[in-house]
Amino acid sequence: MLIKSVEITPIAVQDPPLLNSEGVHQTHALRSVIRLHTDEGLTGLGETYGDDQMLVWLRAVAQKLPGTDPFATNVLRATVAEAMDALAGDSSNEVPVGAGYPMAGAASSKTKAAVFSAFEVACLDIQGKALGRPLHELLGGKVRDSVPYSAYLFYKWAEHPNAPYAPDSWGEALTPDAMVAQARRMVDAYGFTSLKLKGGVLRPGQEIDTVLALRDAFPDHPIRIDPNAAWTVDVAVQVGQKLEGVVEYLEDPVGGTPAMAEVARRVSMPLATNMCVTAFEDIPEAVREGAPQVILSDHHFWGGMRQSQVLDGICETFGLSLSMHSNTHLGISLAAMTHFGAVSRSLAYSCDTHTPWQTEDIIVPGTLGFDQGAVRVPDGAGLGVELDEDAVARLHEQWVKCGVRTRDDVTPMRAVDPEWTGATPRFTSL
Ligand code: GKR
Ligand code: MG
Repeated sequence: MLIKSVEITPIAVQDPPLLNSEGVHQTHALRSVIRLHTDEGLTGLGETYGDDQMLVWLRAVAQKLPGTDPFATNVLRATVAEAMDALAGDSSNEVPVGAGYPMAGAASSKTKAAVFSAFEVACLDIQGKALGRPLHELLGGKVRDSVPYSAYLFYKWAEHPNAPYAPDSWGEALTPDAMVAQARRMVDAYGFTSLKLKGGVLRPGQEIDTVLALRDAFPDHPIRIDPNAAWTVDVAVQVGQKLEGVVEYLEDPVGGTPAMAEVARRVSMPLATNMCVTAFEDIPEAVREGAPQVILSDHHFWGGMRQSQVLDGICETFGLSLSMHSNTHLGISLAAMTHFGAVSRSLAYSCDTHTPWQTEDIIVPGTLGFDQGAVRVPDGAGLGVELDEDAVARLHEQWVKCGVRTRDDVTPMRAVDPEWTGATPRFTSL
């Protein structure tokens, strides 16, 4: 069986004005849908970032895939590297990207890992469909039947200043009470049994008050807070001391492994990251420093499902724990995240998901429901999800019209605050 043709479809989905340390989400979030068609009539699905730079890379690799074997993922890895290296040095292939975007910069081992991942998932989907086996069985079989996710809470505005669509139904959330209401709605709708607060938005003291209000309202829910490196070491230590016994971990309170290690020596809870350890080359320093102690996996940038399993094994070896990161994503990604969550042995926390914030999707509904905050591991062949072709066409049309071409949380914030830079650390006191 060989790959016959490849489709890369950029899509845009409406995204609420969620706040973070960089700024605010744009009106639309970008994703790419990858379809690999085989000469035996099978189609493998993948989903990844949809920024212009990613599209350049995906399309360059796509040209080289017809005639290759979807089981030969080592060949795929070499093909990705070759195609991306061939673009290097030709500035017409470099696309400006927004500040802090994980795919920023030229082709590197990290960006190659992300591009490989998108195609690897699609190849595994084909393999599963060819064998009549769910993807998790190709990875050794599930060790859990459902994968727990957390309620991902965001400070947010009621509406974007300039969205070409009606405001979302969540309303403004800038106070502890409003955050408790947001959490209540999410827990009621999805049954989440743990909470994650995106911090780095208000003053650290106000965010502590929010966490304490959540603790009062949800005494049995583990809680974590992630300010995306918005705090200095001293602020992070003060927050850690005030939230001792309240949060299960602090996620990226500060930037960089040495600073994380310093915070870790002065607070009692574990530290987690999706910012300072994002690739295998970052792990030795983290192990030497003894922090962070929790690594957030993400198959999109750790190099796919099998490399995520390698990460899982490294965590096991060094006594680290695994949690799972998410960016705005749709159903193909949620299926892949759930298959990896199903086989991970080091997964010790509920995974992140942006799912509740999305009102549009690209898969036929029904397979990936949340029950008590967990997604049942799909048992259909491959990823176990079916693409909604009409939805993809509609969301592609939305991509054509919306004009957003790269993730950039800084510029829309600067439109309301001309002094805004999105630089971190921002808070030097509580
Ligand atoms: O969606 O604003 C967001 C998040 O801040 C996302 O961009 C982060 O990558 O969720 C992520 C995180 O855990 O840092
Ligand atoms: Mg994070």
